[in-house]
Amino acid sequence: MSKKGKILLAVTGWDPIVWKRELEKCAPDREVLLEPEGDVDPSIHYAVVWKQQPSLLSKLPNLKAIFSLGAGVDHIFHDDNLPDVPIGRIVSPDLTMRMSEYVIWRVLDHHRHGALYRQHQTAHQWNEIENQPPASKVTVGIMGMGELGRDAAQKLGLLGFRVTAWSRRPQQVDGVECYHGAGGFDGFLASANIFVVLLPLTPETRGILNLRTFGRMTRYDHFGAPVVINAGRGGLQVESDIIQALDDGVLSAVSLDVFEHEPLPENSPLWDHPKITITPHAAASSSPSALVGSIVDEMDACDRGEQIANLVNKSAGY
Ligand code: NDP
Ligand code: OXD
Repeated sequence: MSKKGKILLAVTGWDPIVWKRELEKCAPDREVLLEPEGDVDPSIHYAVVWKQQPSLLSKLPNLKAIFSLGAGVDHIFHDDNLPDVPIGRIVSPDLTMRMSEYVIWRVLDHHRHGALYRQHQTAHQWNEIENQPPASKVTVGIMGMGELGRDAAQKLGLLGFRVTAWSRRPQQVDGVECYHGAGGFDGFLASANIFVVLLPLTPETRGILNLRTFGRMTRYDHFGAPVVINAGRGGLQVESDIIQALDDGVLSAVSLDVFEHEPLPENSPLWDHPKITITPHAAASSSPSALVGSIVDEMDACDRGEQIANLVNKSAGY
């Protein structure tokens, strides 16, 4: 069988071998090279990456496209020396479903006072919490209404929550009150009790979860103060501001799946804060068997001269 353009697999932080095996299974007619063995091979046409080393991709003279192993692409843009080729990212029912599971788990746990009931159980206390409104009295605000946000919004709506959303450009989604852009931010922040953050990390969104933003979340009706759930990226949040907002009662509780520095350093004060629930960037893990087939299909489409389906807008940064 004639070999098609080679693939360079450049992965940091995950085991590359399982991804290599899956690529070899789905693309038997392409050779898969791990860095550094392939990082200057001119017959490499595609790079499949998660947090690649800076300047690696600029050494590949015949690169046709870069594929992210996740939905996010901020890890690719860390490289100031990126070649000017299209970038594809993951959009997959598997990843979307995993994220919606996480969002619903965290929203329901906050809504149903999970942390407090766990404390009561530890103390052997039989104590029904009276402040338990139905979902229909609670509004969940989705910050970042893209592939993941839209699915979570729809599933939260099915559970009976009111849903609002904020995006960069205008959107219309049945059953969801949509806000957009800087002009819509205050209205959005005043609209919800629980905020679910599914934004990408870009120069515009970095640090957006800060004290000023928390202070504009003005609905105090259900929990005493709003709840924030961040599964987007750690760089969206100012971690010291989160602690201050919780200590000052500006926020009532927070769930964090992502952090400015990952793994979260052992001495981070976030670990021990009683109002913070931490998961280790596990909201929606990329699964090799679910994702690699569609990346290989995208390479074949590129070879035919077609556009990548899940193309990153490089100027917007996501
Ligand atoms: P999409 O690109 O489909 O959606 C991004 C959304 O954010 C869009 O609605 C977009 O607006 C909005 N947005 C972007 N910039 C701004 C801005 N400046 N102001 C307001 N809204 C903005 O991404 P996905 O839904 O697929 O993924 C979202 C993020 O989730 C990923 O980038 C990644 O960081 C994170 N993620 C985390 C995982 C985890 O395990 N924790 C797993 C997977 C993803 P518009 O609709 O106008 O374009
Ligand atoms: C992603 C992630 O971007 O897992 O897909 O964070």
